[in-house]
Amino acid sequence: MKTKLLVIIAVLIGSFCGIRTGNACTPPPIAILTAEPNDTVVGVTVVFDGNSSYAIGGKTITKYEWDFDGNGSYDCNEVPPCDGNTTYAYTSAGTYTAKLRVTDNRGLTAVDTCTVHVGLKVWYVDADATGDNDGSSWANAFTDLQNALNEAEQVGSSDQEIWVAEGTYKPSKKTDANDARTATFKIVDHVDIYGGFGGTETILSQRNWSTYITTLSGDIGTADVNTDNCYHVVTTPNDVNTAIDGFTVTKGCADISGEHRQRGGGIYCCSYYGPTIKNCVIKGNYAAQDGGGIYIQTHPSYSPKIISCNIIDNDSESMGGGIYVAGSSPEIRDCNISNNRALFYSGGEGAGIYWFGYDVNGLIENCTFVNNESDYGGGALDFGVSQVDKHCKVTIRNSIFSGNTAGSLGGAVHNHAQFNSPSDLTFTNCVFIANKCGTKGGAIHNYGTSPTITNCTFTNNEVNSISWGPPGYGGAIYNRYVSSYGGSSSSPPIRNCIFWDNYAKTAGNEIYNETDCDPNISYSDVKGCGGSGAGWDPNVGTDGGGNIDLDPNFIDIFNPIGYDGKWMTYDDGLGIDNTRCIDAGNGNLAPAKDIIGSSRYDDPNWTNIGSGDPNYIDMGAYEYNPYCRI
Ligand SMILES: [Ca+2]
Ligand SMILES: [Ca+2]
Ligand SMILES: [Ca+2]
Ligand SMILES: [Ca+2]
Repeated sequence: MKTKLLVIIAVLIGSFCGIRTGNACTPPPIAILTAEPNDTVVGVTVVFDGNSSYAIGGKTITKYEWDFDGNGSYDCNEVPPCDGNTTYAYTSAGTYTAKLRVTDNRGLTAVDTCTVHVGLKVWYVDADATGDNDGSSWANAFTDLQNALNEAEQVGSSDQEIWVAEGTYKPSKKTDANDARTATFKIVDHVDIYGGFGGTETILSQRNWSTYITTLSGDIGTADVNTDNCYHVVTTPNDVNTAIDGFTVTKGCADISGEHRQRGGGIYCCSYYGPTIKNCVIKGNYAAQDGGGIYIQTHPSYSPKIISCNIIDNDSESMGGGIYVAGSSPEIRDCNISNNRALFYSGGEGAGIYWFGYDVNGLIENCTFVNNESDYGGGALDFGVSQVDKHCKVTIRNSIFSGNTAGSLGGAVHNHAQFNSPSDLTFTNCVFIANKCGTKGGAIHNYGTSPTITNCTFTNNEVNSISWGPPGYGGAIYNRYVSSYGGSSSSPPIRNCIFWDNYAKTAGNEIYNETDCDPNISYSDVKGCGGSGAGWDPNVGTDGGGNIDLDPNFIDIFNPIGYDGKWMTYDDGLGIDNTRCIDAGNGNLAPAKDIIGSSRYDDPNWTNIGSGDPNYIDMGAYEYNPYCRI
């Protein structure tokens, strides 16, 4: 219709001019543009055809100019004997108004446009595919993930995704041609990869990574022999937006000393930014040095994300069996970090996570740390900064530490995050239960640093000889004075917490303080403290007021996870009932909700002896709230 209209207008103009001025008024040429295909995806070659364009009055077209993205700037021009055809492949998704301008030999021009819709490019990978294996559809999927990575890299667009169907995929692309073990799935900058497809889905939300297990395995060489496996199963790119989502990553073996080949057996991330690792299972990986499961090193101001992952059964022979964070500020949320180990002749630390760095600002939220084991410090978590006056700001909230062990220091947490500076670590709404270590701090060992501890529940942690055999102090918390660097005290503010039935072999069942360590304890229930006032035991710390020494009456200490088998739900056994811990905390210091997200509740059966606003929050991680019970 547009073309016809242009012709009519041209003819009318031509007739008018012809009457008035003759050839001097020969009308401009007619531009006609088509694109094929005009509904496509990034990376696909589109043919633009201007051959139907023509000049009027015996003139000829002398130039074709093409503006593929319609931004007003002509991207290329051609002059005869070109055939009036050209091609272009879009690198970004979008709807474009492509433009052709033709010029005749009198210098008169005409323009035509057409619309090209360019969608996201999905590369399909399915180990079982039998079609053309060009990655264009599930039927014609690549059978090797590396082929999709190669193609995506060649296209070089951020608007690409790689979808991978269930099956097991092993790296083949080596970073060192002379070492087969350098094979790794190097993720392409800006290109998200998704696993968990059955192989028929048409939209991302249809996949199910729990049903359709999509495994990236480092078990190259001899099957089930690890010493010939890949150093890193996955290596991430520099881009901050890249997602690795829905995979099981296993059997990486970073066992060579020197540089990176001793770090990050499962996923190795060493870049300025960092990826998002989501809905993944990272299990059965190994590192001789740091980060059996995941090694992350980025600029400290960037926050890679590890979300909804199971990080289980990974090993490091030094630090960070599950994850090693090196100077980065990740968010680690909704993860299960269990059964990882950091064991090396009594030198392993941070079997769940070892977090090293300063000027970082990280988050651990809604995570469970269960049965991780270090043979020296920090069964679950270890924070280490050896620089004076440097800060390691990490918030740990709504998380469970259960059954973790350390040979010597801090069954759950060994905290030497900073010397000689105010601590930036906070623990809020956390549970520490049944963690054990050999000498100091059944749950937490503070080494010259003072984390803020609010609304946490500590029970059944213990210091008893596990491997070393020396005396044990501080069943729940050990606060240590460090004389080096001018001297650093460990005096953590402790508010709205419960310490009950922790055990130390030698002294300090609940809290042990070295000389010059003096935690201020307020609105907390500490077994054996005598309660605030005249009966207070100063060995526990300073009486900040509002403390009690009464049974918290846990709902079921023998079944802390509850009958649903899930932590942080309504049936958890460390909820409280019929106890003076109810309506007895300081509302000004407490988070708005408890560990399971339950709102604060003013129990009419208990006088509010708490303070702040509101004055009816409960001590411990769980708020008694009958309206939130199943
Ligand atoms: Ca092998
Ligand atoms: Ca539960
Ligand atoms: Ca309450
Ligand atoms: Ca009340």
